[in-house]
Amino acid sequence: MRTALLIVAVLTLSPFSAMAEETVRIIEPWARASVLASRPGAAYLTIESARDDRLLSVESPVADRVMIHATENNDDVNRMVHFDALDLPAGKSVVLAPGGTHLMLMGLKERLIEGARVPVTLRFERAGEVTITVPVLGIGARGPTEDIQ
Ligand SMILES: [Cu+2]
Repeated sequence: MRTALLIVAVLTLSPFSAMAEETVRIIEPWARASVLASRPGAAYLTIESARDDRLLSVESPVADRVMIHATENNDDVNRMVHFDALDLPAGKSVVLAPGGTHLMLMGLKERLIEGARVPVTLRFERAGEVTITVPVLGIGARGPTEDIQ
């Protein structure tokens, strides 16, 4: 009995399960409320990785597919470009924000409603999978700290 308890304690304190997530930090994730479920949703966040890594794919139960997009501006026309992966140089903040790189939630199962919280799983080449909860802000929101609504 005492041996069994000790093993449980050791497993709980084991740093191995938490180690993967600590190499990447996800800062201030948020999504913008969507007008219609038929339109794709957008989510934004800042990623910091302690070592060189790459964001390989993103999934969410609320969308059929989550794509990594960049926004290119040519002659005042914004165009979205799909990335297969996103490079995360060690120690550098990679910012996904309106008008720039973003996560596009394609095929929403339902409209993203302000106040909802959406699970999103990010898969990194080295850090593995990290699941975060993304709050949905208003349709006109610019970010978690400067919501203009
Ligand atoms: Cu997009």
